[in-house]
Amino acid sequence: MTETSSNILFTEEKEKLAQKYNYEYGMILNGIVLPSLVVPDSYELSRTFETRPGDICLTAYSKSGSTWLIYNILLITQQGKAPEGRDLADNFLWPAFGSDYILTREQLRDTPSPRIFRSHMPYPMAMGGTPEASPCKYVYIARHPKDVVVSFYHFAQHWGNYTGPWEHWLGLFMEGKVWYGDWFDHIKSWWEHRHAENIHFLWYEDMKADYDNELRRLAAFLQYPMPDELLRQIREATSFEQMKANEFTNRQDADDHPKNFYRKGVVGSGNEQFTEAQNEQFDAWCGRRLRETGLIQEESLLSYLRFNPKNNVFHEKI
Ligand code: PPS
Repeated sequence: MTETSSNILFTEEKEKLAQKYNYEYGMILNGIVLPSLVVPDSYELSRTFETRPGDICLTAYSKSGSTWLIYNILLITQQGKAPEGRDLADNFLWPAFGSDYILTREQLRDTPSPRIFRSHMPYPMAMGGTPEASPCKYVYIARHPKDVVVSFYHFAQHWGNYTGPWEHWLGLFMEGKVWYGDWFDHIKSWWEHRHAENIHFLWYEDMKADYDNELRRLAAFLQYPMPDELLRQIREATSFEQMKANEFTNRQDADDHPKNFYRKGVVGSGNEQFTEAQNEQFDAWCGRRLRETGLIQEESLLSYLRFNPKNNVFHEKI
């Protein structure tokens, strides 16, 4: 594997970490907890297969709006034509995953362009090797961590067998012991490369606030046309209500499909979940992690987080 085997922790360490509430741990690579769907061979393939011009890889930390965005990307690349297959998952490739998603190097090679990929990996573990050296275009979507942790809590109960209470989950998240690790490390790893020619960094909150502008910027980055009529059509097809109602994007009969996947689809659902004390705890954690990662210097990132470094609090409810 690309990583040294000492970086891959198996059973003993996993047991220690996952002792409580059944949260499902797969391998732990470079200190990052991964879901068991990520298996060593598939991960290695995801790092080493050959990417080519026309490839698009959507990357995100968990629960940041990647399903929404991948449907947008599919419709952009097909100029609004309904994708084929039974559901969304038939239309993109997830090379780091084994199980039902497993792929061979030959299958990857023989998939016609444009190949659309999906990944949850931080930059140093990106699909296709180092993005800097790859002809693939990478789209990274970020979302406010307060909404991420709440969405993730509901998801983990279905897709991680997690049985613990909310306050325990919040603690796990702040310790970076949930799938794909610490939120700040993940964001930082891509944020640092956001100006690279083949990387497009966007926010869930901007998609909600100014969808048309974000879709135009995304289409321009991917080098596909976006006439007004097509934009209208894609906006409608990818609305929360449509994606929830559409069998293609919300296949209720699939075993692995969480029934409440399309849960709220709003900005600020974290506010309903946090107690005052948890708000304070979370603010303090954000302040500490922003300082530890050096992201405290990044004013535009702070404005997305609506975080005031002077008093260490979110200056607006998200
Ligand atoms: S996953 O499982 O990590 O891939 O989840 P991901 O798709 O990244 O994020 C799931 C959250 O995105 C919301 N969602 C949407 N929001 C707005 N519009 C549309 N069309 C849309 N589709 C999905 C989904 O509801 C999850 O957020 P929460 O807050 O739980 O509702």
